[in-house]
Amino acid sequence: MNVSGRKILVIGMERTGVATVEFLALHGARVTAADTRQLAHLPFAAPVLHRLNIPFRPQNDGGFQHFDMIVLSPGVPADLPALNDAREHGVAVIGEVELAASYLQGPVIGITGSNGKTTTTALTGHILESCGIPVQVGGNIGTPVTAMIGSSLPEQWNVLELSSFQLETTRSLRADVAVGLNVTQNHLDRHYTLANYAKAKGNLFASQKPEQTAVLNADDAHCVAFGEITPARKIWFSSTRRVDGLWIDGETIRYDSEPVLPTAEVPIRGRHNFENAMAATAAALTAGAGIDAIAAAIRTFRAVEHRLEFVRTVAGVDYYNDSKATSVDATLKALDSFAGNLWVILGGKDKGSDYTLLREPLQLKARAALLIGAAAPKIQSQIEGAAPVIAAGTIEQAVAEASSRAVAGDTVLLAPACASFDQFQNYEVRGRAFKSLVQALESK
Ligand code: UMA
Repeated sequence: MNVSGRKILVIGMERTGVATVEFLALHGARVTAADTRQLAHLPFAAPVLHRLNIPFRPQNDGGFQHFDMIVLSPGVPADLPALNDAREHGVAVIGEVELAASYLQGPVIGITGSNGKTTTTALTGHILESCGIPVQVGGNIGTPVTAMIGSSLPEQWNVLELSSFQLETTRSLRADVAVGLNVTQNHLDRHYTLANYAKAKGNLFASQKPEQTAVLNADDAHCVAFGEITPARKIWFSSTRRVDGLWIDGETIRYDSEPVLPTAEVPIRGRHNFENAMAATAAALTAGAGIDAIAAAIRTFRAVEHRLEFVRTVAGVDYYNDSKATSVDATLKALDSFAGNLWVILGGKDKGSDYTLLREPLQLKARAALLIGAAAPKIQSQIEGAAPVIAAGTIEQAVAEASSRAVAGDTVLLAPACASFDQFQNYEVRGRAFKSLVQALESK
């Protein structure tokens, strides 16, 4: 893709949009920046646009017909009327990853799924690095793919976490290794149907070539379907049965018949994390790492912040921060990772979720559910009777209540099943608030 001299509009002026305008300006494009917010409210973008002398316009003007191309940040819906109008006038509308795909040097491991993709991306990067294989890590995990182009090298692996938002507009990324973890209902406000959401993720597999590799969860129907649309060779993984690839034989993860490591030595909790470890192992094997070195690297991996992150033990009570559990499905996975004696902090901004799904694990494992935020009344009505409910209201109160009631051997778990936006800027701010409250607790 040649961008030099082309009139290109970049929409969404946060991390991705800013990296994209910088990249395009460097490559001689005639760039315009847009956002629904005013420039005065974009403190990150404003100095960069000023420095590069890039004009800014409000997005909601529409009238994008005279651009040659529009590049979208992942958070910008691809079906906005102004974008459809531009397409009808022959304007190419692509996502930032599509732009980056033709410039990124080196082989790519693309990782997608509804849950576990950040952990699997971080773990894969950690394994390759520990094995001495040159690697850089980015994508949805935090560094925009366009910002990785400058540091990419022909012999260096790019491990990319790819969301449905990014893949929806990506057609020409040919991932040397494409990893499909699972597909469960999420982001329906953006994709409308589960089928659309899965189709967006499917772009990662549909664009592969036969000599490439797809690593797929054999226990997930959508991932099995990805296996049908990819021409690549397949490595399967399963936590329930023997498959061609990685599987769990009792307490041991195996690659075909060869032992990789005992599940007890995987330092991140829960069966879903064994799946993430198997997926990362398959990707690393394809990148040339050896089984023993992979196992050694897995043993030294530490959980990613806000994903079942162990915070501290106070007076025999363990505290875990899973603030990234913003859906019921993610909370179910968190609950599945513990045997019992749980004080579970739930609530925040409801996303139209069905919390009755939490009833059974709460009944089996929770000493109480501590409810916070706007969704508290709805959650209370849907879990009533399954476990004692404490209407805490705020995270401060929830930590105070849980810590005063929990006894040695219990676990306090923040796994809210809701977005954070009613009380916090984002899930990271919520997780850090939880952690600082836990750090401030005094040992009894
Ligand atoms: N905006 C518009 N027009 C719109 C919508 C938004 O101008 O119609 C503007 C907003 O006003 C804002 C900007 O777009 O100024 C935000 O863009 P963005 O949401 O793409 O933000 P970035 O900071 O660039 O972050 C994005 C990803 N965000 C989303 O997918 C929502 C980050 O994933 C990612 O880490 C980053 O690019 C680098 O690749 C975050 C995320 O929540 C973590 N991802 C979702 C998830 O994991 O569930 C998919």
